Amino acid sequence: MKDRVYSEKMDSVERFRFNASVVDVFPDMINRSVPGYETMIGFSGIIADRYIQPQTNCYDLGCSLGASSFAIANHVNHFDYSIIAVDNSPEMTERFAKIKQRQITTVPIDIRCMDVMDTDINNASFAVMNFTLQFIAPELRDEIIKKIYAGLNPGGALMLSEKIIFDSEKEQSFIEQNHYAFKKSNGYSELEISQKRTALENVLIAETISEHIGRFQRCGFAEAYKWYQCLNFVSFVAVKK
Ligand code: GEK
Repeated sequence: MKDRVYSEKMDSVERFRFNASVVDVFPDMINRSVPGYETMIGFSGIIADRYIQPQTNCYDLGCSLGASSFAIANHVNHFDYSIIAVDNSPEMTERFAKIKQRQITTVPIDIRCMDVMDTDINNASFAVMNFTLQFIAPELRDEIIKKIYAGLNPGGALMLSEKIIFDSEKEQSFIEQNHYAFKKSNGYSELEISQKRTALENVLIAETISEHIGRFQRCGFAEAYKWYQCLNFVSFVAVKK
């Protein structure tokens, strides 16, 4: 279904929430808003395949409708492991469960409606957190990354994808203009782009690449690499030694 959530002029724009109207259009919304989304999701499976071990857990934190879980389950289907997919929006997890019923996967996917801050992470060989840390309060971000680190087995990895900002004002403005052009070329109007930006203010709080790399190091990850960037969207892999 086509995303028209912000297409009509609103008297006041409410804070962005992952509610039923967003869930209905979510795949279209994220594809038309996040450059490189399909690539990063596809690579979740390819990268997961290097780390997932038999009889371990793979976590999809902030799973939405399960795009990363399905990419992993369809690509890494030669091992006995479980996917635990977590999201705190009941509308998202209910819809994901319905989609899952229609898909054939050889790997069990346990969908949990809960906050990632309250999720136990254990016996993990891989965790993916695609575009979700950005919605968690900055003061809680070290805590969740430390918890993922503690729950990973040695040799395990975290894939983290995020929207980012830049230290240089010029670079920020250059990239933002290109992101705006990307959204316009995908059919969003100026009104839609501006109302969505208002809705996301203080909800999606992006950080710089060096803030992310610094956090990985602080939280214990010996190795952390940015493996992908398209404009202001990046993806990292951090490995526990
Ligand atoms: C994808 N990974 O398709 N605990 C659990 N879930 C949360 C929390 C939290 N504290 N905060 C936000 N969420 C997906 C896309 S979307 C990204 C992820 C986007 C959930 C929220 O309900 C939403 O489903 C998801 O994180 C973020 O690759 O829409 O830009």
